[in-house]
Amino acid sequence: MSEHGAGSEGRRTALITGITGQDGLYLAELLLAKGYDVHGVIRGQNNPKRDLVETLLPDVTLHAGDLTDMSSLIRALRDSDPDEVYNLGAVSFVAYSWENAAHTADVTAKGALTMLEAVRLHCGDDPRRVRFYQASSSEMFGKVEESPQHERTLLWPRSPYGVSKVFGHHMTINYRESYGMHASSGILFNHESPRRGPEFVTRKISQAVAAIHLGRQDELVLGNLDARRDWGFAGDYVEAMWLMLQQDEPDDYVIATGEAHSVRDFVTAAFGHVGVDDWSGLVRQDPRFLRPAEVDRLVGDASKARAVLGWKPKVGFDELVAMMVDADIAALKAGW
Ligand code: NAP
Ligand code: F7E
Repeated sequence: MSEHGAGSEGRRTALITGITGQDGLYLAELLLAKGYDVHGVIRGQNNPKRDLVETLLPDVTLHAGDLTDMSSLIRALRDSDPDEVYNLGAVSFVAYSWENAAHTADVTAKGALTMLEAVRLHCGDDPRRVRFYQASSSEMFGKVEESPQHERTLLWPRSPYGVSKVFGHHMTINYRESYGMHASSGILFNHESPRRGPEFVTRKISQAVAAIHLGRQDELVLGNLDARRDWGFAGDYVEAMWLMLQQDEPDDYVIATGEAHSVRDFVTAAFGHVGVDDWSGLVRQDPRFLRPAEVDRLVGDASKARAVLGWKPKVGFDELVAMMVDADIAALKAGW
């Protein structure tokens, strides 16, 4: 690991896009705890999550910007002058990406290129002045050709989101190879937490199970219960992002637990946590939640990250499910 960039006060600076998202919040907390000066890009004229960020992370400096607007990114870079840039901003909901494919491509694909180019221009004569992290995704593997998936597994994306992430991934590699930038790509498998957006299946389940447990909801309506995912805890995964940028050489890493569970397993674990063994009368399937093309099974091989970064997940599947259900019960009881 190399010490890089620390200014005269020995303090490093990071700029995060997507700071209002699940990972942005955990990453900002991690970097603040490590003594970083943390900056975030926030979009929109009245972003409803600004209050959340300012309350939770009062020491973070926010810059107005959008991944579709290069000059706003250049300004954020100029005003923060970071040692590390974490590009987490994206349209990240796979189901939505079919409904808004062009917008997904603008933000998730071209936005990554726009950020890379802004960083390259900011670096001037020294392409390694800023270290860059790209949030790549296991969705890129899509119609998987081998299991578990690793860094060299064929990419066969199945959604406009997955295709957009492939573009960002290859652009990151291309900027590394073309300009010698310290640009790394984390191929992260699904990671969840009590901060996960309610549109994603794990949080949809944990919120519904909490509400059913407290007698405030009657049923949970889902799509494909057979899809299998490698679910880890977001707090563990942001540590891997940071570790990637501490390496002397940039590279690509799969980050995963190596364990696959079905949506049905998640439902069983969540209901089991509140003492319900037979949930058959509480869950209904609705074709509305099926996707035009499904990714049936993802499971990652993170042995490179383990060997090179010394990274491994700390939170297991049952602990993750319990953490999410408990947090949603507490939130409902508190009236949040
Ligand atoms: P998330 O909660 O959906 O957060 C997405 C972030 O992107 C939000 O802060 C959002 O801001 C921002 N954003 C959206 N459009 C933008 C735009 N035009 N300009 C600038 N920012 C924009 O996602 P997450 O779960 O934290 O994931 C972080 C990153 O990792 C994403 O790139 C995601 O695709 C990728 N990823 C996630 C997982 C996972 O399992 N969580 C796995 C692999 C890869 P607003 O609040 O303003 O909407
Ligand atoms: O779906 C099935 C659905 O939306 C998981 C993003 O963070 O991880 C995430 O993408 C599975 C799919 O996540 C419902 O069909 C069943 O098979 O929670 P999800 P995702 O699509 O895996 C990757 C790694 C990312 O990079 C993405 O940004 O669950 N499923 N019933 C359902 N999914 C949802 N959302 N809602 C349902 O009712």
